[in-house]
Amino acid sequence: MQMATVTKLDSKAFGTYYEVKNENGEILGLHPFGARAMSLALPVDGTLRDVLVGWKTITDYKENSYYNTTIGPVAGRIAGAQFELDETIYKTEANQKGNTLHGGFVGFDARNWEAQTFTKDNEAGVIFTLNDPDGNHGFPGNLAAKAIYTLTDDNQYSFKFEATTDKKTLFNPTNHGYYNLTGSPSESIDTHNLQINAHFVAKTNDDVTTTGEKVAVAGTKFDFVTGAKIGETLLDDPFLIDEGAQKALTLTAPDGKVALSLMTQAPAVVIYTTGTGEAGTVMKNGVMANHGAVAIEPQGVPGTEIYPQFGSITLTADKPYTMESTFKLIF
Ligand code: G6D
Repeated sequence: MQMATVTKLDSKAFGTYYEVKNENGEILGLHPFGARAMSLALPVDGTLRDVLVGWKTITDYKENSYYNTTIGPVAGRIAGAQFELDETIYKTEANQKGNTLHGGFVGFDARNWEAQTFTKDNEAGVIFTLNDPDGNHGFPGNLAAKAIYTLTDDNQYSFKFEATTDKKTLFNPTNHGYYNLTGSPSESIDTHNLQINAHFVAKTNDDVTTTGEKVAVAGTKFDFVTGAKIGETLLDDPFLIDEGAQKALTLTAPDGKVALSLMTQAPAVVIYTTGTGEAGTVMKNGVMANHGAVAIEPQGVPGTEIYPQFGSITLTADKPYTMESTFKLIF
């Protein structure tokens, strides 16, 4: 029997947005600006615990739009704000320290996507679509992108990206979800437990571009293979998911009452922990502490356009793109 439902709503704070509810009382809030998740509320001890750290209004999101948003067409940094395809150099926007971060000044996070709700087979959600014209912000190809956000009656939250192009281009999207499993960013994530099936990380430069090298995590701050508290560790790094791993990672709340377990088709997960830069900002569930949230971003390794040892983020007209990530919500 169909239980998961999706409702189009309207509010002063957010304008038009969507709420997906499943049979267990979970609620996934979604917004067409940036094709983003706004809330992921789980019933814990009789109350709803929203594990996504986000803003109070859509205006806030427009001023700082990376929160819980779809990122694209290329997540992470394109070094030097340019890339080469078939001996042609394409120049993109240098929006951070001479590099292109998250698609440039007006990436997918800052676009209004079309929205179409759906319900089927005990799941419901929203299909967001966006057309990005050839040459837009420096990226070649008329790109048709889809971001499909779903919540199921068996407590799975997923985002699936699909795309086609009429000309060879780069495409490496992600969802930039910021999580705090206590339900409030006022609690630091230090005592969250993180287990990652990644024996290597991609080495980065000071400007967070990748070097092309892999570093073994053993004996380093990146070693979460057997699970560990995040502690005061600051992360902004691509974890290379072990070949054949069923799960990429599991994040568990300090009280053990909530956990997210990620499965993804992506080869890497960028983990970013907020720090002093975000501390003090007034979020929907409280004032952000130092180290108040952890972003979990499944994607191709940033820099793959330079370093083929990381795979390929080239999208061609003859081969549509698809990549799905699913969080099993345990509570
Ligand atoms: C910083 O370097 C980090 C990025 O990885 C992150 O996505 C962004 O803040 C929100 O630029």
